[in-house]
Amino acid sequence: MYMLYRLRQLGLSVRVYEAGSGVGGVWFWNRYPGARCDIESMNYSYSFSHELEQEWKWTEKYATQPEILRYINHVADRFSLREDIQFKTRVSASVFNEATNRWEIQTDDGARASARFLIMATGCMSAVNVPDFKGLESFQGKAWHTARWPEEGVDFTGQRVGVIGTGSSGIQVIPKLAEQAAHLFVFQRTPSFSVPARNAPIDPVYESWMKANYADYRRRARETRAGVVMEVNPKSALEVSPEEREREYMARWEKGGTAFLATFSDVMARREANETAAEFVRSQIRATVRDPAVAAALSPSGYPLGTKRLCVDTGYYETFNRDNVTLVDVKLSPLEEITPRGLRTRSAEYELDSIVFATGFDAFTGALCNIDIRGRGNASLKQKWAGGPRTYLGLAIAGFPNLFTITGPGSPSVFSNTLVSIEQHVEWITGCITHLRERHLERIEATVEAEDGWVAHVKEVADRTLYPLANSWYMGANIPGKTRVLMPYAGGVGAYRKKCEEIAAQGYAGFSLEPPRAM
Ligand code: NA7
Repeated sequence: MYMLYRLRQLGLSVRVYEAGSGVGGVWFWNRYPGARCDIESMNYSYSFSHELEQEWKWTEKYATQPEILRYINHVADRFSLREDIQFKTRVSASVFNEATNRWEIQTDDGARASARFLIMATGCMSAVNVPDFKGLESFQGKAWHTARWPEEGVDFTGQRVGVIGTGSSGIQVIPKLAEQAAHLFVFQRTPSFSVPARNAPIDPVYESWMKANYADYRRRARETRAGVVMEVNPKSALEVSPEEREREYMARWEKGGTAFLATFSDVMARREANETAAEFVRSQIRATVRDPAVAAALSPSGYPLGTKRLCVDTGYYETFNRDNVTLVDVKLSPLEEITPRGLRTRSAEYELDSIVFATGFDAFTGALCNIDIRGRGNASLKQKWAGGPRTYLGLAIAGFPNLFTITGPGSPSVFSNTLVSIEQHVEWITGCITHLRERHLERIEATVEAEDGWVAHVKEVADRTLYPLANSWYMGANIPGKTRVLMPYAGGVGAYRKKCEEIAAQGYAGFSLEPPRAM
């Protein structure tokens, strides 16, 4: 939506294709009960319009999905964006025509269009992952994926419900389903680390302060690692006494939210430091969950805290103290098949009226590879990325001229407040297109050398972190057969922005720029 807004300001004619029937992307599709952002509302919003940020009033520290969707609809109306968005239309294929230097686009309704520039704003997590369970089709009850939740909602009253998956979506939906279902079975393969949100209504004093200081706050946020201003304790977790360590972790735990990761400077950098944070969370699980065997099963081990996305919850661990909730450890007893009446693990059978798949996404590359994108020489993007995604800055791809990706693989994307990343990408792409137009250039393409260099840099930075130690969707490890590589850039949004700005200032170093072809 912001890209559309900026391109219109350049006087370009723009067409946005959107598969959904409304705006909102992730917040349009993920309507499951409990869906909520885990970045504070006042930060998780557009900064490009002073009037917009001043007039909008968030009600809670962490906004719910309906509130975020209302905000997105408000933005669409306020800037009259809908008139250039074609809803209920999925792009099926797109090929670069080298004779005209234009992208030819095909949609699933059989229509065709062509454009000088093709900008993929397909999201990091829009391609839904439903594992290929044996017997899936035979299930006679109802099944939903959290990211394809029906608009009218679902009533689980009196039902036996199974949830598969305990990532961020599972952790948000499980407490809500437990309040409704007659019995809830939670099928957990890998326990997540989760910290309490401590959600609350927006404090009016904080709101006024933020609105008075928004510009300065946003500027500082853009220079940080994660696009959020947070207090990072400069001390190492290993240099302080056990008492001080416990005190610091407890203070962050009581405050709530992902700032828990910043309790000490090396939580995300050193395995031993990380383990102290992990053990603190385990101690909180043990203190909350009454049944020691359930507490043990809910306690993650074997991967560092934060290397699978740190979850933020409201009442997740407490839910397992309810009589109508059963945790089923499918690592111990694997899920063998879905049957007409429920689900069977190696050791037991569960009768279910409904199954909720909280099984995540084919992240970063799924949405892009689901479209048959062909660049120069009819080369396929999907084939090019078979060994892992290759981009220059997560913004451009060698062999695919005039194509840009917003929050593409190789950019900080999900390692940041995504609004900060989206705005930066949109502004960089706007600058790039302006540069081309001013010089009457028709074509821009990342060079193979520049792309190779960036891919190597992304890997080098990744190898200095703990992320490769987990089988996460960051690593593509949740999708069978997907190449295992850290897809987002772990160097931080501040450093990344600088790099992007330098490249632009050098006349788009690492890109080849071409004038129109002589006729
Ligand atoms: P995630 O974080 O990918 O979580 C998916 C969950 O589903 C996770 O617990 C998986 O276990 C589980 N899963 C996936 N496949 C299976 C199979 N075959 N059997 C059992 N369990 C399975 O997705 P979310 O939607 O929760 O969150 C994605 C992001 O969206 C989130 O971090 C926010 O940024 C927004 P596994 O861990 O793979 O063992």
